[in-house]
Amino acid sequence: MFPCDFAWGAGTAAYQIEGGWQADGKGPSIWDTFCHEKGRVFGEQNGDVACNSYELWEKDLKCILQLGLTHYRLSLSWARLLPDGTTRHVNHKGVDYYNKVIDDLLACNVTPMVTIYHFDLPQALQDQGGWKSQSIATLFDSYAQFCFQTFGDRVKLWITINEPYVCAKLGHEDGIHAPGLKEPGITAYLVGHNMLRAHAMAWHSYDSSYRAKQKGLVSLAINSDWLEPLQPDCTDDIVATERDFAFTLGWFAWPVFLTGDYPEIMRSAIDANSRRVGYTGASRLPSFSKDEPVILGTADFFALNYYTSRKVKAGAGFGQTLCMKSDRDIEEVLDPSWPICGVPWLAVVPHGLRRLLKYIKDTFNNPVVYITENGFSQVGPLQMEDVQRFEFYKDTIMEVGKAIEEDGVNIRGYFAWSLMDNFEWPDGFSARFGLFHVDFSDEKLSRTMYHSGREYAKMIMKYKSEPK
Ligand code: PNW
Repeated sequence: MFPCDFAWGAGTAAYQIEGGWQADGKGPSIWDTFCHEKGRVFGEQNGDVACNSYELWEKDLKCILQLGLTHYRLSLSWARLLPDGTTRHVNHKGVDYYNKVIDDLLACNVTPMVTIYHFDLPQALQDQGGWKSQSIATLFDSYAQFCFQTFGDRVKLWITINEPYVCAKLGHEDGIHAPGLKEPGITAYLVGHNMLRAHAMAWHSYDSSYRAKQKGLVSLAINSDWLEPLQPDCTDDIVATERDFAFTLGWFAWPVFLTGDYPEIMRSAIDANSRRVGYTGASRLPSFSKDEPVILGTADFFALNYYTSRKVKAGAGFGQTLCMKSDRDIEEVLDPSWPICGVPWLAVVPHGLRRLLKYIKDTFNNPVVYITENGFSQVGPLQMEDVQRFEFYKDTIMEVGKAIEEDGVNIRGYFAWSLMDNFEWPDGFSARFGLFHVDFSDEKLSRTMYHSGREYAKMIMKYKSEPK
C-alpha cells in the first residue's frame, strides 16, 4: 500500500518538549510569558522544564530509533536562536543544540523535517506588536533565512509556520493560546494575513537564494478537520459546510494553492456581517497588495495536520456581534457514533482523514501531501497498554493507505503526533499524545514506550520491508 520511500515519522515542537526556557542565553517567548500568568494553563503548569529535551536529546533520539522512524519532525525555538527575535544577536549555544540534533538524526539515517515556527514568538517581537504588526513578515523572513543558511545544508524538508489558523484564532480571537489576546472579529484576520505574508516571503527567499544549492522543499502546515453537512440533502447545511471549510482549510490553502486570495465566500460572509453590525471600516479581512511577493504557489507540498471531523449545520442566525463566530455562522456537531478520546475536541474519525485527503486532491489540483500531524490523546488515569490509541493509529493508517491506493492521492509521508507526552498548550501535561510515556514526576523524566508505540514500530517495519 505504501511506497518504499514513504516517510514514517513522529513530531514534536520546541516549546512542548525542550524546557531550558532560560538556558544558555535563550530569550523569552510568548509561551513563557503566557504560562507564567495566572489562570492561563491547566494547573498553572508551564514548559519551563517540560521533557527537558534541551538537556536530554539523547533520550529522544533513542525513542526515535526504537520506533524505527524514517523521519522526525521537530521545531526550532526562534528565541533560543535569536533571543530578541532579530539576527542582530545570534545565540550560538542554541545553534549548537540544533546542529547536534540534526547531525545525530542524519548519522542514524533519520531525515529531519524542521518547523521554523511552532507558536512560540520571541516576547521581544510581541512587545512590538507581534503578528499584528506589518513588519513581522520581514522579521520572520530574516529568521527563516538564518535557518536556511545555518541548517539548510542538511535539512531538506521545511515547514515555515505551523497551523496559522490556531495561532490566529486561539491566540488572538479566543485568547486561549499565547499571546492571549481576545480581540474578536478583527485581529485574527490580520494575524492570519501577516502569517501568510511572512510564509510567502520566506518561501520566495528560499526559492531565489537557497533552492538551487540546497535542493529542499518548503511549505506551511495547515490544520483542518474533515467537515460534512449534518443533513446531506439540506441546502443550508451544504452551504454552511462550504463556508466552514472557507474559514478553516480555505483561509490558508486558497491563497497558497488555489487563487492567491481568500475564498470569496469567506470575504462575503465577513463583509455582510460588518454591514449588519454597522461596522463601516475597510473590510476586516485584509487584501494582498500588488507590491508584495505573490502568495500563490508558495508551497512545494501540502502539509496537513488532521485530528478530527465535524458535522456542520447552518448557524442559528447572525448574532449582531463582531466576531469570527458570527462571521462564520455555522454550528458544528459531533456524530454520536464517533468516540471521544482524551481531549474533548478530538472525536475519533479515521475515515474523515481519507475523505479530507480526497477533497484536497480534488480542490487543490492533486498536490504532493505530507500528513504532518495526526494523533490521539489520553487523559485521566495513565494506561501504558493504550489499546485504543493503537486501534486509532491502525485504522487511520489503513485509511491513508486507501487514499493512496484507491483515491490516487499523492501522499508521501505520515507523522504521528507526538513522539512523546509533552506540554499540551492550555491543557498542560494533562493530555498525553505520546507514543512514549514521559514520567513528569520523576526527575530523570524517563521515557517509556506505550503499547501503541510498539505497534506503530511494527507497522513501520512491515510497510518499510514490503516491496510495493
Ligand atoms: C496542534 N484545536 O494544535 C499542534 O500543532 C500541536 O502542537 C498540538 O500538540 C496538537 O495539535 C494536539 O493538540 C492544535 O483546538 C491545538 O482544535 C488545538 C486544536 C487543534 C490543533
